[in-house]
Amino acid sequence: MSRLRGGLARSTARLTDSVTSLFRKRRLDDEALEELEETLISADLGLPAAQRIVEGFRRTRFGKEVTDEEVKAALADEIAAILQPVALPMEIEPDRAPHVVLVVGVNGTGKTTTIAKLGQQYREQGLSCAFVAGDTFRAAAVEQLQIWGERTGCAVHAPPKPGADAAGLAFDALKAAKEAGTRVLLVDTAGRLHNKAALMEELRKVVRVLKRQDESAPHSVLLVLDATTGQNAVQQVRVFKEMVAVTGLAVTKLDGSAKGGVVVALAAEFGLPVHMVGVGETAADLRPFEARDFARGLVGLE
Ligand SMILES: Nc1nc2c(ncn2[C@@H]2O[C@H](COP(=O)(O)OP(=O)(O)O)[C@@H](O)[C@H]2O)c(=O)[nH]1
Ligand SMILES: [Mg+2]
Repeated sequence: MSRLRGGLARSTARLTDSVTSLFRKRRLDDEALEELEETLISADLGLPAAQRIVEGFRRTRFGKEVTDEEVKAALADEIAAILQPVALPMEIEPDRAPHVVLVVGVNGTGKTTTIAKLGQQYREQGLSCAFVAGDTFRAAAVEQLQIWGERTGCAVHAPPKPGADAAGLAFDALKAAKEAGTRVLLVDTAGRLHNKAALMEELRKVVRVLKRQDESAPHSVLLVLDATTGQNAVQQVRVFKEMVAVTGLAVTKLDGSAKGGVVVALAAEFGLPVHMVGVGETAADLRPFEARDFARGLVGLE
């Protein structure tokens, strides 16, 4: 079983068990549908997605007797229909030199690791890539990115001293990347959400200075979310959308005891592209987000 499937299966055993017991030997009536809605909400799918799925069941299967497998397959189809429109890759525009990706998100969600994984993929595709260690206050964060740079063969722009201005660093890095003809510039940022005003100011300043050199930058603003935080991830999207023009999501830690259901909630509520999912701690553990696979994993189907 793949790591994603493994993680999803563990996380949603509860969902599939309760769905199964819900429908075993009975008709799909109002009471069963109400229980289904509650089950979906407790599995982090959120109210809008849960309602949409239940309505789908009501329309097509109300009053019928259904087997466990039919219920699972139907549930997977309804979930896949919600996920399909947001399952989009993060395109690197061929005429940008560099294509600038601003990576944002709360501390610990996996920003730095996701940057390393992306760097690894771009290098494998033969694209030159550089990292900007924009989380300048945390010395360990800078060091972590430097190590990933060495491992993946990506240049790293580090601050001259801890706490140096992230915007100034980003400005210099973009200048250097332009001169070097670097194809992709991945900009790491701080994630101190407990000081929201200061973080917003810092992120906006980074965007401003990037635009001073390239009006179209950043070309992607990737918000990294940790799936294990469940509904907190939904709140994080709201907060970060206020701060910067988020263009897409990366959802990490779907290999562990992840609550993958939140991805469905995110899709239903925001409609932002889900570009990729993290399934481990090494540079190889990044996957494209596949709606059908994900939906089937979530309900425990192979
Ligand atoms: N299991 C697992 N761990 C991850 C994943 N992505 C990141 N991590 C771990 O989560 C922790 C925080 O990641 P980091 O990239 O430093 O987060 P940041 O503070 O947002 O930069 C580290 O221990 C990473 O190894 C993932 O997809 N799966
Ligand atoms: Mg970091």
